[in-house]
Amino acid sequence: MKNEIAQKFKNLYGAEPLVVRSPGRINIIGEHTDYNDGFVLPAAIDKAAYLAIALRDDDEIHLKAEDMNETFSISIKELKPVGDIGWPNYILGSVAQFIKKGIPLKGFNALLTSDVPIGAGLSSSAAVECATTFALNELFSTHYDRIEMVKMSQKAEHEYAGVMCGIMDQFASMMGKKDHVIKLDCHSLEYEYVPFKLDGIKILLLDTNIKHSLASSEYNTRRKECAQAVEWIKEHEPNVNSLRDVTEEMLDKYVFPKDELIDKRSRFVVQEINRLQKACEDLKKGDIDAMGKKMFATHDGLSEMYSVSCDELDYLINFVRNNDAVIGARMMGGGFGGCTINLVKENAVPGLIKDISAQYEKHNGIKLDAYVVSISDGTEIM
Ligand code: GAF
Repeated sequence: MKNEIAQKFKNLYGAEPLVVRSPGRINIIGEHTDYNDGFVLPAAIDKAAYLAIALRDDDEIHLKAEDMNETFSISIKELKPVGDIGWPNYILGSVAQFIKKGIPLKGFNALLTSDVPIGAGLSSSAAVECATTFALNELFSTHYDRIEMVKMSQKAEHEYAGVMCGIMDQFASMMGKKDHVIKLDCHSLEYEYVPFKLDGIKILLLDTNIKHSLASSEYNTRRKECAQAVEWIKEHEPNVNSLRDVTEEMLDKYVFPKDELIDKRSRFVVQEINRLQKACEDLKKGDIDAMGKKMFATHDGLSEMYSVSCDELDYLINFVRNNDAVIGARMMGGGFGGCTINLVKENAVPGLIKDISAQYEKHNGIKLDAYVVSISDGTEIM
């Protein structure tokens, strides 16, 4: 991949580029918990964004997205989010973070390509943000550490894509470690790498091909619903600052009587934070079956309580629910489309893909895409 993109860059811009790879991510369990100061259990995958980049002598930024055959240019002095095409925002948003820190940036040329499916809940945008931040950190010798670059990449998403995402996606892309999941405390940003190489079990992603749009107000609405619950509880429990600090008893007392919908949303999060802790214990004990059952429970909560699933995701989960070869499965990521993550016994993978693809297409009239992924290292120079 490195030689291919470097050669294309040379043909386009006539210079030797720096090439940075930054992966997409999966998340085993702990969904919609990151912006509630909870825990998540993500990992980087072997699908990534690749950014080839080299400095210019002026203040212009020239970009090309190879896969879409689209170009975009802007002067650093006029940097702002762009409305009609989305992908430049992930790059420009990262540039903006350096400028906000007072770094005197020069212009650059960049060529982007990616095999992270777009809109599939695999954090294709975080991959581009992290690749850009990492590349600029290198080109301008700013020496930010990885955690700082995670935060800068998250801000890029907030400020240039308008999605008030938590920190999970950028953290997983930047900090991933081969064959390990990351148990991340989204409050303190303390993290632990937990080995995740399961003998005879594959990670199968099934893509509904329903393109989710996190920017579609629902994601930001969920954030506000969670914040509302915290505000009501805080009136009685001043030490509560996020749903991380909340118990179901507090919800019973202070939220349920006021608003059943807000109760349902926040109860899911409180349960999910606890479920993740228990799932991590299962994983460390090697009790994969117990962890898998919790993944199904997470799906049910996301679907029935947090209301971020959709018919196609539910269809895929119900299809595998009673299949002995499927250890655990759930919708993954922001929701409203995208992928399910399935832990499947290796020898059953080809048959499952064949059956579920045929039935999904028949039932929903849409093609299903299937990806068997492995866990990879995070952002790196190639
Ligand atoms: C999206 C967001 F970007 C993450 O921060 C996280 O909230 C996730 O949805 C849901 O767990 O991927």
